[in-house]
Amino acid sequence: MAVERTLAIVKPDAVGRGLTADILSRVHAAKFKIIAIKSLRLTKKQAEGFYAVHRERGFFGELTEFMSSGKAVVMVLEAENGIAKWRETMGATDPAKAAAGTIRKELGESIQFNCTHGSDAQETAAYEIGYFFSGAELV
Ligand code: FUP
Repeated sequence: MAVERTLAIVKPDAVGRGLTADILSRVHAAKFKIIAIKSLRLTKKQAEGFYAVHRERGFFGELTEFMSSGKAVVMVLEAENGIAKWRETMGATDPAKAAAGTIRKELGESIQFNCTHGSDAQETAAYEIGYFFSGAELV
């Protein structure tokens, strides 16, 4: 297993509901190292660029409206097998289908309001990390 970095987001639903500290405590409990972290509000255009792979999907408009609706916390997490590990910590996309004890199961409200994002592969992690952080922020 290799040490990997992944892009994690505390989405606007979770920030708005005051869940940032709860989610960060789960990051620590799972023993991720936080390499970089910032709070920002995406523009609609930035949300569209971030989710460009989904642009043909029916939910794209709603998803990008939601992601630009308020502050989000974006961070780069590092751990052994970090990409899969963060996705396991989050649980399945739909909170109703997520495993017990996961963030989305315990805190998520719906497939859209599912509290967190995590990269799904090495190439997407590289793209997503570069979308929010410069090299100097990642040393
Ligand atoms: P995930 O990798 O678990 O975040 O899930 P996807 O990449 O499949 O989807 C990205 C985001 O689109 C999800 F987090 C929520 C949203 N989505 C919907 O709003 N409706 C859907 O039917 C599927 C996904």
